[in-house]
Amino acid sequence: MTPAIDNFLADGFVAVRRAVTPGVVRTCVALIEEELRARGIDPRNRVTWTKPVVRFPCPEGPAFAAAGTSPALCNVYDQFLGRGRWIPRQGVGGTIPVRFPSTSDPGDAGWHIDGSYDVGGQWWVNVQSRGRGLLALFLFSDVGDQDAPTEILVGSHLDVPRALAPFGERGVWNGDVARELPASTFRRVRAHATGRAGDVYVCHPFLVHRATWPHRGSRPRMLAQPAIEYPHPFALREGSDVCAVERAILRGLERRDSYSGAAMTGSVRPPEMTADDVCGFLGLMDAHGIRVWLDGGWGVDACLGYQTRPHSDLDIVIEQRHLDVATSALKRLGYAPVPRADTRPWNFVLGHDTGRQIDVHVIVLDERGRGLYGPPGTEDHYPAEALIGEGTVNGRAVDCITPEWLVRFHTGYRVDATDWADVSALCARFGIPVPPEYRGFGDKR
Ligand SMILES: O=C(O)CCC(=O)C(=O)O
Repeated sequence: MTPAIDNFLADGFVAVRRAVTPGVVRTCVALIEEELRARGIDPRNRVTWTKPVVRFPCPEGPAFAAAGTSPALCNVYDQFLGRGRWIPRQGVGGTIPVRFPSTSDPGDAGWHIDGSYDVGGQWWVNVQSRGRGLLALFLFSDVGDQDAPTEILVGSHLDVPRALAPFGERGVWNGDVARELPASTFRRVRAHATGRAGDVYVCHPFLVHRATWPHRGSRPRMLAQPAIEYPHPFALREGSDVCAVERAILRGLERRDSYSGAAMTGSVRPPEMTADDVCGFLGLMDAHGIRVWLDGGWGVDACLGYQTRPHSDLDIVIEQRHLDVATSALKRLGYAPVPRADTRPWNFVLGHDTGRQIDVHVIVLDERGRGLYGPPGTEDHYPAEALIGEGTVNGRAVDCITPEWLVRFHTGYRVDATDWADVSALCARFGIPVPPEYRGFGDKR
């Protein structure tokens, strides 16, 4: 690996000095100044600098095309994304926030990562960084520490993958990402994107950054902040053709130190799986194309369409062929096996130190659609008609065990009050006869 790639993986950015030649920068600046004049702002006259920031789309034209296709930059994009794998652009793109000397809050200086794709007019992001390969910060003016430089949390790109993973393929609005990050992200070393006009900071798409104020310099600060587009979401599977950007995401998903500060060796908080946890988990499985069925208490509540009680875990049924990918994805998020006397290859529990627990039931579908459960040659199985249940969790459509089979799976052992509540609710809602052991349950206790 080259030092540039090592630094990029560790820090989340590299500064490419003199990436754009001075002649090209001068022409670009003249065009940016034209944009300012068109908005009634004279770049040489302070009196007209009445707002702390003015933002517009980066102009197009030959000078911006030359800046955007600078050989030094293309070389770095090739190194970080792979030659021929990012989408070249005849221009710079993105927006240009011009910041003026001012002590006023510009109102846009929150920590964030940049959005990648449009969902109903909002910019969203997902753990696969759909649509975005890199963020580039093009300095079109000299930027010193007094000139409202962009502030960067060094290495924060390694914290973001675990915050995004629970949102799965659908992702989340980029404005919501900062609140999902651990406090330790904001204690990271900070760097300022300072330098000369023509320098470009090439950043990981998940690098957390913000605008700063006040601007105590004397001249407008000009910066373009385009995405370097990437045609496919990163698959996030280890392999020889994993580029540096994807490698950093995988590294972030594997991290065990920075997310909560606690060692992740199973559950250390009281186990609980909330509806959000269930949806986050299902989103993660969706991102890997894996179908799971909800069983147990969450299976009951999914059938009912609402949550009847807190759940200490989530029982899932999963096909063996998906097990490696699913458990690797969970382990990257910090899940670890929870030791239990009845742990078997086809039934085990994975826990997280946030208290989330997933009780995994592994099946092999046979030619009749039955889910064989247990050691090879087993007779134990989920009947095909048990695996066609449909329910909802937080409004999200989920596959689950059918109500009839959930009731049957609740028989044949000494029942308790929780079983009784689950079975009564299912029988009442779906018109299922109450099994004999549940009749008069309250009287027998
Ligand atoms: O103006 C800056 O320094 C950065 C602005 C920024 O990060 C943004 O607008 O997304």
